[in-house]
Amino acid sequence: MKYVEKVLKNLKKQNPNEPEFHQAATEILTSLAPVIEKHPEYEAAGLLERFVEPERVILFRVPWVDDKGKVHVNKGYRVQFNSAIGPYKGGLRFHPSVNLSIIKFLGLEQILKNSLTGLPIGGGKGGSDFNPKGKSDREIMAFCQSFMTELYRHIGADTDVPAGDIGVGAREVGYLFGQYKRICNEHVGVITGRGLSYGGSLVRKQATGYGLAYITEEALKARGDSFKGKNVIVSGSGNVAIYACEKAQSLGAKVIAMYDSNGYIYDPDGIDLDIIKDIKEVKRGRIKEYAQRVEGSVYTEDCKGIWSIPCDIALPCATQNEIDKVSAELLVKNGVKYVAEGANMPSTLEAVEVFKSSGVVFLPGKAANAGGVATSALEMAQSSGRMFWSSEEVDAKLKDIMIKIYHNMDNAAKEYGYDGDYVLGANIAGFIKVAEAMMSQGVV
Ligand code: NDP
Ligand code: 2IT
Repeated sequence: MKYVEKVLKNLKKQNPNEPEFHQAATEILTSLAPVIEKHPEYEAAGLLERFVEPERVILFRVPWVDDKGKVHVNKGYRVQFNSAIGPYKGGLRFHPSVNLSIIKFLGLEQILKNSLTGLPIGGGKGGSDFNPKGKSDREIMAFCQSFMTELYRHIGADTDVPAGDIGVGAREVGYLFGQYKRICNEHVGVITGRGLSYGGSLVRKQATGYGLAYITEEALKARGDSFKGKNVIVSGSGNVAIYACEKAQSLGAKVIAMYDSNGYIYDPDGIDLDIIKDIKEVKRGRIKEYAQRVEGSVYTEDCKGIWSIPCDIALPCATQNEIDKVSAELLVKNGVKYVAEGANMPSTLEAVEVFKSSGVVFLPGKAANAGGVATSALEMAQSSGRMFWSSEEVDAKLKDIMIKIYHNMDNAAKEYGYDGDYVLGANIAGFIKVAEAMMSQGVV
């Protein structure tokens, strides 16, 4: 498709040294070709050129002082990518690897993910190359306050609503919100994932992981199957991984392996999640400790090795590109039937090809992990309505949203003649609403 190729070529030329952004854009634009062909008016309106260019990129200095009195300077980012269907919405990532390429790939994915939820939220993403590991609570607070002292002027409950991502959980959200409120004198839903005592929503903490399990369950159900008795690998051991594991277990699966960025644990009897929560959520420790506490489990210092363990279902929930071609081939060889992405873009383009060509049911992140941001939008609704819904209510809405996402992408894939290709289905189903909104609003 000439138009798609032209836009992609220009994007690579104009944004050099941004491999993750190129990767996400390549996947998305390539799979949109059938829609673009159907709508020649999109090319005339420069729609794709506008779609891949963020509306606004904010880069800022974040100075802070550590416990020893030493001054540090980190980079702060907020990419306000697309506000066609609602205020910018998307998480903040604090990790030493963060750079513009990573924030832009996440922002681009977020536009379509947020559209897929069916809720009125645009796409954005932000973060910093700050490393929260090993920092004291006071250092985390100092960093978050400094970060918000610049960010506050760019965001707002109806403008841009950040949330958590890697390295940003309840503690960081609390400090960020506290500083926003202090500067702006407004107690509003300007950031989601807040604590339950100050405007947060029940089930938001669990939402991404639970949502991932719900959509996977729907894919299983459509094939007359279920989680019961399945061996599952969940990579990562952070927010998404823990609650994906919890829900998969409650639906009858046996989760046999998890990892952190140092290595993986294998527990043939099934992971004891209370121990993982104690190590990771309470103590902020290393997963290695699990093998010391649970007899029969084994720790191996090397993340990638996790994909050599035979499983029925793989739920990658850590970070981008954690499954490459070799790992994908190993998973297939060992009999994996379903791969559902809790993380954003955890599979490389080559890995996705391996899954697709091997008949693995592959649920891409922008659909499979949309439960987190969907529940963030439910938090926004509760904030602006000054309401507080029960966990049953939020959980039921989350489940309903995930089931709808599954069927929307499934139907879109079928409609365009690519039955079962959920990469294409999710991209198209998400894009159509954004494209319509952009076309209606003129050249902006
Ligand atoms: P957390 O910070 O809570 O957990 C991240 C987990 O992944 C940790 O176990 C971490 O290990 C591991 N990890 C991070 N980087 C690497 C790496 N380079 N190599 C190996 N392991 C790594 O983050 P979340 O659980 O919130 O996020 C996980 C993924 O899910 C991300 O891709 C995020 O974008 C995505 N996501 C998150 C949502 C949310 O609501 N939080 C919503 C939708 C998607 P360690 O502890 O050693 O750092
Ligand atoms: O990648 C994601 O969707 C998130 N990190 C959650 C974003 C949000 O606004 O809740």
